[in-house]
Amino acid sequence: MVLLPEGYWIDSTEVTRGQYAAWRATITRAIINGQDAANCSWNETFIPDASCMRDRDACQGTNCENHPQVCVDWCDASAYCKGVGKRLCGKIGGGANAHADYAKASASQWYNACVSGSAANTYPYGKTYNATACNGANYGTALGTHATVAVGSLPSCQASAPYAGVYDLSGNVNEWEDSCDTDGQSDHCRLRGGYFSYVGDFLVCGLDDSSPRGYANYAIGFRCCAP
Ligand SMILES: [Ca+2]
Ligand SMILES: [Ca+2]
Repeated sequence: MVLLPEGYWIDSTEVTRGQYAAWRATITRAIINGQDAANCSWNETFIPDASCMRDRDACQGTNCENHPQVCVDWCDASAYCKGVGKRLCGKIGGGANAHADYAKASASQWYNACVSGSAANTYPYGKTYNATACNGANYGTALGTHATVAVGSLPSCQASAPYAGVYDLSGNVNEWEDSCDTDGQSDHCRLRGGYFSYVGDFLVCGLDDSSPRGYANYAIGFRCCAP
């Protein structure tokens, strides 16, 4: 993790498949039963959605351990972060970030890291779009494929000190945030930063995007914060 000037820690990368699998091997019934009753009592499993994982847009084959874990719903992401002693990134100072405050650096841990705090950048690397700095569609076109890349593999996709070392806040995969409009399975939670098929304005730190809490998709992953 990286300690930011605002006094909280954020994962340097999206959570990988390898990390998620290692945590899943420790899961007990008590952990499933111990989920947030109001929001996640419907979530019976932390197994990534099987058909989603078979999608041709999800990494296939043997070299996917360091790719972001995708095909997990918001509750899976939240449970993972809690399980490893962190929390799904939310509000600076504690708790969920208000759904309306997605572009407020003084409130959102995720957004603050992405814009480098008071520097108020538009992208992690600066104020101007760089087509190949992060894994969006322009990068993919140069690479010859639109897909996830191993987390943290693009040194150009990070900020300068003291916000350096936090990778892929723009692109690679969308990231769940602890920022939902109301409580329950069908309510909408923030997705941050866009993914590998987006370009330009869809890869900004302040992208306004959400999905239902119970949704899982090959383009959605997450990272954790602490405290
Ligand atoms: Ca689940
Ligand atoms: Ca990302």
